Order: sequence, then structure tokens, then C-alpha cells
Amino acid sequence: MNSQIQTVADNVIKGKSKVIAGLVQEALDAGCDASEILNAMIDAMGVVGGKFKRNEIFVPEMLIAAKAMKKGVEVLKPHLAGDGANVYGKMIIGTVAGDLHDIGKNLVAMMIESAGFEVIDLGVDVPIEKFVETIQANPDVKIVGLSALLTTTMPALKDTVAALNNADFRSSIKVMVGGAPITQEFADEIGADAYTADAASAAEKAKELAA
Ligand code: B1M
Repeated sequence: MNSQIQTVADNVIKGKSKVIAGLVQEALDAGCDASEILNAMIDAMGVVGGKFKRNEIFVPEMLIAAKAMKKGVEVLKPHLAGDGANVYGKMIIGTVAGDLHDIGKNLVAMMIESAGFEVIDLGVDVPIEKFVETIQANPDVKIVGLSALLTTTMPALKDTVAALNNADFRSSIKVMVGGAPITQEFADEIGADAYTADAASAAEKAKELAA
């Protein structure tokens, strides 16, 4: 890995949110590819997760690493996003009830927006009713994206999809799911229309579903 990109990744792991924007900008100025920087930052969060699992760090350290990652993504955003022209229609996205993880969901929202959707981001810990109300208030919505990062919130994902599947608007929307513990098998089991493993493939799939 290029040493500047490595420095960005190291500083995400250390949670150096004050310097990260400058480091990302320096890497971009030196000609580093924005997607490569992003992938290194995503891998860095994986390293953070591994350290947490091994009890080498705790929740506060995960939180400051997440803050650093977000600051870095802000600088990358204009370099990753397309022109954002709304050609595919509207999408609603959120992290399911009980789950506070939003970095992956934000990346998915960003990629889908830049692929040509108008994105309504409901944030994290989103109750089922909020998804339903927002879809009812936006009858032109084409896709609903649900993110879950914890094995303990997979049931909330299942319940949210079930509520959408039983709603009278079901035939007018497509339901996409994702997040680290989610698999194609689980998505099929709970009756979602699509599962994707990462933000770039989520954007591709969204275009396919909206076409
Ligand atoms: Co938490 N956490 N966390 N955490 N955290 C994990 C997920 C964990 C794997 C760490 C570990 O143990 N190794 C573990 C879950 C274990 C499990 O479920 N079996 C865990 C835990 C246990 C917890 C707490 C329970 C810890 C505690 O309190 N004891 C707690 C739960 C809080 C809650 O949600 N109720 C908790 C809290 C937190 C913080 C708040 C401190 C912080 C989140 C801050 C934030 O998001 N604003 C945090 C973090 C940072 C992590 C790790 C380290 C990093 C997550 C991340 O941002 N990854 C994570 C470890 C890991 O992932 N290896 C971990 C980078 C991001 C780009 O990837 O989110 O996977 P990801 O998104 C990807 C894909 O999954 C996919 O595309 C994205 C981009 O390519 N994707 C979709 C995501 N959503 C999609 C939707 C789609 C399609 C694709 O369609 C709609």
C-alpha cells in the first residue's frame, strides 16, 4: 500500500480525527485514488473491530476511530460521488431499530445518491413505524434500504422487512438489505428483494431494481 494511504489508515485506527482530513487531502493531492483511500479506511475499521474483539480496545476507542473515519469520508465524498443528478427516483435508507452503526449505511447512501437517486436518510436506530410512515409520505419511493451491523439486530431487520412485506404499498417498492452479519441466504429467508455486500454493489443493484 502507498505510504500516504497507509498513514491515513493508521490514523483511522488510532482515531486521530483532528488530523485525518488533512492526511486524506494530502493523499489526494499526491494523486492517490479516492476509492483506494476509502477501501484502506474500511479495512482500518476492520482492524479496529478485531482489536475490540480481542479486548485490546473498548467502545470509546471504537467511537473515536469511527469519528476519524467520518471526517476522512467527508473529504473523499466529492471525489467519489458522481454528479448526483436524480434520474432513478427516490430511495429511503436507515439502520434498523436498536443498531447505532452508521458508517456503512452512510457509504451506501452516498454511493446510491451519486448513482442518481434522491436519498432520504432516516439515520440509525430507526423504528419500523418510521420506515412505514416515511414510505407512506413518499408514495413515489422506489427502494427501501435497511442496514444492520449486529447479530443482535438481525431480528429487527427481519421484523422490519416483514412489516414492509405486509404493507399495502409492498408491490411499489423494492427492499434492499445489507450489513456485515447479513448474507444472501438470510435476505432470502426474510423476504428481502436484494442483498449486497458493499456500498458499490448496493448502488449497482439499486439502479437495476429501479430500472
Ligand atoms: Co460496534 N460492533 N458495537 N461500534 N463496531 C461491530 C459491528 C463488531 C463486529 C465489533 C467486533 O466485535 N469485532 C461487533 C458486533 C458483533 C456481533 O454482532 N456479533 C460490535 C459490537 C459488539 C458493538 C457493541 C454491542 C459494543 C458494546 O457496546 N459492547 C455496540 C452496539 C451499539 C448499538 O448499535 N446498539 C457497538 C458500538 C459501536 C460504536 C458506536 C462504538 C461504533 C459505531 C459508530 C458509528 O457507526 N457511528 C462501532 C464500530 C465503529 C464498530 C466496528 C469497529 C466498525 C463498523 C464500521 O463502521 N465498519 C465494527 C467492527 C467491524 O465492522 N469489523 C463493530 C466500516 C463500514 C464501512 O463497514 O458497516 O460493515 P460496514 O458497512 C459495509 C457493508 O457491511 C455494507 O456496505 C458497507 C460499505 O462497504 N453495508 C450495506 C452496510 N449496510 C448496508 C446496507 C445495504 C447494502 C450494504 O443495503 C441497504
